[in-house]
Amino acid sequence: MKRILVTGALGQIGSELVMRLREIYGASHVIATDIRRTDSPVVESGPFEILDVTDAEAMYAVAKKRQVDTIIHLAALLSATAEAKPLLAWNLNMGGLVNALEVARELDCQFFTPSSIGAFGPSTPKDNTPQDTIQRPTTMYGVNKVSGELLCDYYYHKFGVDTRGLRFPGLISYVAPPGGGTTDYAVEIYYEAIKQGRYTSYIAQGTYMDMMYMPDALNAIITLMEADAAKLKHRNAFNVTAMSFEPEEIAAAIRKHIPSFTLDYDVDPVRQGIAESWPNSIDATAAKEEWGFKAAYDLEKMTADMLQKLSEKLT
Ligand code: AKB
Repeated sequence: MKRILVTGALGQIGSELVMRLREIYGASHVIATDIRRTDSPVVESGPFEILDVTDAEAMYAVAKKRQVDTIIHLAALLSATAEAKPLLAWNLNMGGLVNALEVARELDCQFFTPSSIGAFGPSTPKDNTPQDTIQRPTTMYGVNKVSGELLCDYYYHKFGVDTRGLRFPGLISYVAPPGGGTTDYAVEIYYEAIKQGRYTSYIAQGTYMDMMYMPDALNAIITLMEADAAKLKHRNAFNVTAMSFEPEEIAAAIRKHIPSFTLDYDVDPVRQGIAESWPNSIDATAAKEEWGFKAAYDLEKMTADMLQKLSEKLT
């Protein structure tokens, strides 16, 4: 049975991933860590430790004490925050990653960290973006993500660390909100649809980005980590996506449930600029072929589930 250390466990992905991993591998086998403790089922339902990922010695000590064989490294700043605080982003995103990889090398752990559609840039083909293509991002987050993919490849080739990763699109969930991302509008719009019946988008009409519902993202992580290593040609990091839409399309999907919903715009030039530097839609063929990636939720199905879960949560 695996023993898994999760960093950034109270973030958007970690809040749900830890609970799923505890169901599968047993609560005591999943050690959740984050820089601070908050009220969360993650803290209540199994082992939890405070951990600053930039502290290499502390990370090694927790991993060694807990005898982990797998590290899922999620702690990172997202694209908009990274653009506002580029040096902090470099130190946290790259410093945390290299510390986690070092622990994986020293303790012979399997390793997962997410990359992102942010690893692509304006010179990348925009539609059906291939798995292997030009990666010259123009954001600090993108620079971190490309460097991270390369660093994970390096630890695999040089030291034999079993590193695996996914290029996630915007992730949508009703459990924990994302913070500081460019795709966050596609989460906020559901909250505001329930609360106010209207939403003002900081992303302009006609701007397409890839997205995925959280249950599909969790399945993708778990399936990739369980996949037969012999079948993986790519490892770091696979394109995965479930849908691509622009603000008017998500609004139309919401109107099928809330006909009076209104959408207007107050475009934020920074986040709009980041979005325009990313693909419209990426091609997930390599993930499908090498380890059987499949997404269960499209825009319609996700919207029905999000609105139902959020109305239970907020009313
Ligand atoms: C962000 O918007 O920064 C993230 C991402 C796509 O990596 N959601």
